[in-house]
Amino acid sequence: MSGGPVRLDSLPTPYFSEPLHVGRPNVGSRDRLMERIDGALERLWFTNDGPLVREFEARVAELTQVRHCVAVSNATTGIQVAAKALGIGPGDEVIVPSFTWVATAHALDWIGAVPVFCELDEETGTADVAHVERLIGPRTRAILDVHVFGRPARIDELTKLAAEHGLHLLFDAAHAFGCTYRSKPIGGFGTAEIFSFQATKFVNSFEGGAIVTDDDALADRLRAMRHQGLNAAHEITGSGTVARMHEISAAMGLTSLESADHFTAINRRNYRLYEQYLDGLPGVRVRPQDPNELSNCQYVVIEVDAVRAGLHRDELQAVLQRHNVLARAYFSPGCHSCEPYRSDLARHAPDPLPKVEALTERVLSLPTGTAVGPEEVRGVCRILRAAVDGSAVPEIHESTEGDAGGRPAR
Ligand code: T4K
Repeated sequence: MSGGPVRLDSLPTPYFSEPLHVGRPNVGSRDRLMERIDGALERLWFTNDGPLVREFEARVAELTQVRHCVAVSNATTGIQVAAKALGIGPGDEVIVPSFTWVATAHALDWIGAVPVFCELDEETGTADVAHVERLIGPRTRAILDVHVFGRPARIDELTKLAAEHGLHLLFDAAHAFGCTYRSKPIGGFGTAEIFSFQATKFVNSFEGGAIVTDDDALADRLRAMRHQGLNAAHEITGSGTVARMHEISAAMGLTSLESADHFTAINRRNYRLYEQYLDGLPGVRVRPQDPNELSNCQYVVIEVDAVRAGLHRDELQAVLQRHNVLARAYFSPGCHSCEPYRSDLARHAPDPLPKVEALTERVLSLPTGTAVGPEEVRGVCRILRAAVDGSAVPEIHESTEGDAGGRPAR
């Protein structure tokens, strides 16, 4: 450790003069973005399967090694369209984790399906497979797990379970573009996976999402359903909605994809720095990535053990906020404790979910991404250390050369 004890009130307040956000968008080359937008303006082709959307779909399919990518307006509608295309509808139960962003559950609720919440697996934060199995009943039609914070779900076990019970298996991969499971890109598992390309995501298209699948017939239905039920021959084949991605979104998505390696390098550097600066701090740990997989490291999530740290996650969040660090308690509370689900717990959460309850009290997402540089990470860790035990951040000698990060590239 360098220096003596650091009292919280000895730090300049606020430590940061400008707010330091979680979820600042990764931008990529503005020049490339503007070129693409200019091209769309020249072509006068703005939506409905335009050339940029097609290029974006082809690129996502190639990178994730799947046969079909169907770009959509966001992941929430993507889940709705995917579920509808699989025939899931009113009264059908879908088992989902409670520890996720509420969009996972709301997407199902919005089409009349019933999200039934399962317990979490402590290591991955994803669905506890044994509990999923116990929840399967006569109305269960599908399992929808989430690769939460980019950490893959227990995919092999869920695949086996879904096959044994004749269930569809979907993955909400909103956080997991660019991550792998058993060295294979996330995207190619289950019946279909759904990515989000919303502004705060690793790769973004301002707003956007994509459903990826190897199932040819399903892909045809998805394409029609996202576009009022029209097929490629412009015939109305059935019911549909408007869930299309437009050209400006695809322009951003393509630009963002071009810089994905750069985003990953910055995220990994920040992640490593957080780990090192927080090493040994009582009651605070950075939730680990799977060392055997590639991760986009888009989320740096700490867990705060209130007893060992001497203060609760909410208190630590308030301290950070006083210093202009706008850390977020993703995902707290668990979905089963949110409306409309908590008003009908017998239906949505037939079993208690103590591990979800415990984790949602401890998690805190810290700022990272290309808008966050090494000095900012160090500053956040200085505040955390000062608040918990007054220790100084350790000296670390990692070179940050070659990481052009801290600011979006031009
Ligand atoms: N499944 C999962 C597991 C998800 O996490 C999500 C979305 C979805 C499905 C649904 O995906 P989409 O249908 O949206 O494609 C944010 C995001 O808005 C939400 O998309 C995301 N999950 C969730 C985890 O986080 P909020 O309400 O906390 O967002 P907001 O607007 O308060 O922004 C969060 C932080 O990001 C702030 O500190 C400000 C910063 N920010 C945000 C935006 C939009 C920026 O700096 N610039 C921006 O443009 O939900």
